[in-house]
Amino acid sequence: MKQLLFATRNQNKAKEIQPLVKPTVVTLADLYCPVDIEETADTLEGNALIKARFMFNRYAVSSIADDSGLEVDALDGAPGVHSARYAGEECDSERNMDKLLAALEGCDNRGAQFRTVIVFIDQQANEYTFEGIVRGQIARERHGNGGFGYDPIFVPDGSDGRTFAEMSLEEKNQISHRSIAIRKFVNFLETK
Ligand code: ITT
Repeated sequence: MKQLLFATRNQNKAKEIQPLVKPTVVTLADLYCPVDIEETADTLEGNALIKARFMFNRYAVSSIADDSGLEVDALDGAPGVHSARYAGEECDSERNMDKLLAALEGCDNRGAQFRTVIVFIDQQANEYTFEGIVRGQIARERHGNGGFGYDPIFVPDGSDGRTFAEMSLEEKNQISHRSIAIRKFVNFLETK
């Protein structure tokens, strides 16, 4: 496999997984694909399947998709599958973080997890699912400028108190939800 089609418009996700896989990662943006895939499922697994199936059906080559969410203990797992649009249709990360920090105002239970589900569809149209979870805490305010999305307010367990946004991409990739799921996928490909 020389190229790995990745059904995402989020170039940050592609940047994170590229160092973890051998093939060149090619995204919807790289392919100038104009279609906005509707993520209508109510689970991460369901939405990852929708995106991977779209890619596979359109380009007829094996493809992956990633659906991720931040699941906060004190909010019964919200925003979860709604993480991108938590504060509205415009998918604005700053507003999403503001809303989350406001929802946890005065709350000492800051436990949370990032969860990624990767779906891989092989050349024979077989579908495989890989999950990655990292536990951590929601900070009381933003720290750091790296990463994307909710990274400035997520402190992963075992990180010496730094948020993902205060880490280099390599450091985030040592422990992140996405890297755990991708490593399982790479391991699967190697042992297949
Ligand atoms: P695609 O669907 O095109 O892949 P997306 O950014 O919409 O891109 P998701 O639906 O999986 O991807 O994202 C859900 C939300 O969670 C979105 O707001 C992201 O910014 C955020 N998110 C996902 N992975 C993250 C990570 O590693 N760190 C911080 N926030 C993340």
